[in-house]
Amino acid sequence: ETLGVAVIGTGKMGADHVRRIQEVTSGARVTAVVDVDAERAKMVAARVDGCTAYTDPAAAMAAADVHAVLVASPGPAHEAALLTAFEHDLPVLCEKPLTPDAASALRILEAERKLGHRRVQVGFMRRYDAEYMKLKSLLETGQLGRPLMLHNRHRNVASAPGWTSEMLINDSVTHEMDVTRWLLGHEITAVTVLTPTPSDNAPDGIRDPQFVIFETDGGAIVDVEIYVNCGFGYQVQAEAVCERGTARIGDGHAMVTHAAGRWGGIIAQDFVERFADAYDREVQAWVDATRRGEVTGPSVWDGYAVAAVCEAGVRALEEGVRVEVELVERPALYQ
Ligand code: NAD
Ligand code: ISE
Repeated sequence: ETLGVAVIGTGKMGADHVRRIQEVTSGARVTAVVDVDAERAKMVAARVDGCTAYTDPAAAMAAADVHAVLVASPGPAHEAALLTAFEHDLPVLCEKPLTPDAASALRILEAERKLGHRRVQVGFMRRYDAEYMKLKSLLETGQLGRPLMLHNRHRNVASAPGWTSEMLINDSVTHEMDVTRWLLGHEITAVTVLTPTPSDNAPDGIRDPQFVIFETDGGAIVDVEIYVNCGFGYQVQAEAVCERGTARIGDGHAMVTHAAGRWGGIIAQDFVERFADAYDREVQAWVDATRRGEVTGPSVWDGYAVAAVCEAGVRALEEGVRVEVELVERPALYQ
């Protein structure tokens, strides 16, 4: 049976996921869209045959043609949507963050544990990016030896209005937190944040760029340059330094041109473009697993662990000190 999906939140990501499910994903269709902005919901629903627009997530989740939920509302709205999905025992693909802080993430973890089975895949889509997948496979072969360090660069063209210094950690570096844990199979145990004099490109008061350092329980050191007002393009790069060699991804050299005394290529301008294939693979994997009655991919534990690292990161930024990460014991459901 075709999976009927309710997409909650029809902004930049939600609208793109609606298009993806309709045009790219097989085995699913969008039967409901939800937005607190009724006009927006109606506009997006009008593009899809047999799709109903709602303003209340609970009403959409109660509909007979809704079998699964994709949450793409802002982070603070995720907890309520997830708890309602649990009431209906519906499978969920939840855009990052799982929730905005560790306490609320822990509430979701407890609620899913009470349900007794995993229901949620968290939208850490880099795990579905072809280059990251290649890097993970290579590290797993052991050919390069043990990973010692991971260098990351994460650059956005410009921050949206209303951005704060904390959002570089909470909104952007979350992806490196997930990637670090996934690539290395380690938990992050401490965070330090160093900040240079802010770029003149950054809005007043925003500490951009930042240099973030993770320590892990496997003895690795990870650094992240996060620069969300670099002005020139969207870049996500990673280099693993191992005992017997290094491996680097994200250089974006799919095509190199030589002309007029110069060589070069094109830099993507945003995540929708850079990670298009990853989002496609992520949503297809979710639909396929759901139709098999399984839940795969990043779990609520991963969402919680990242939320805990974010909290340590924000304190490290504010207080200018190294902050240790506190995690509860990992429940059996997520072993
Ligand atoms: P957005 O502001 O463009 O869209 C959010 C939409 O949700 C808006 O239309 C808003 O009206 C609606 N909304 C607000 N509260 C709601 C509620 N309670 N119920 C239903 N709808 C509600 O935001 P966005 O950039 O699309 O981000 C959405 C989510 O996707 C966030 O969690 C964000 O962190 C995540 N995101 C992920 C990636 C990624 O690379 N994986 C990239 C960008 C954003
Ligand atoms: C955004 O929310 C994302 O998730 C993007 O992947 C990231 O690059 C960007 O910095 C965030 O704001």
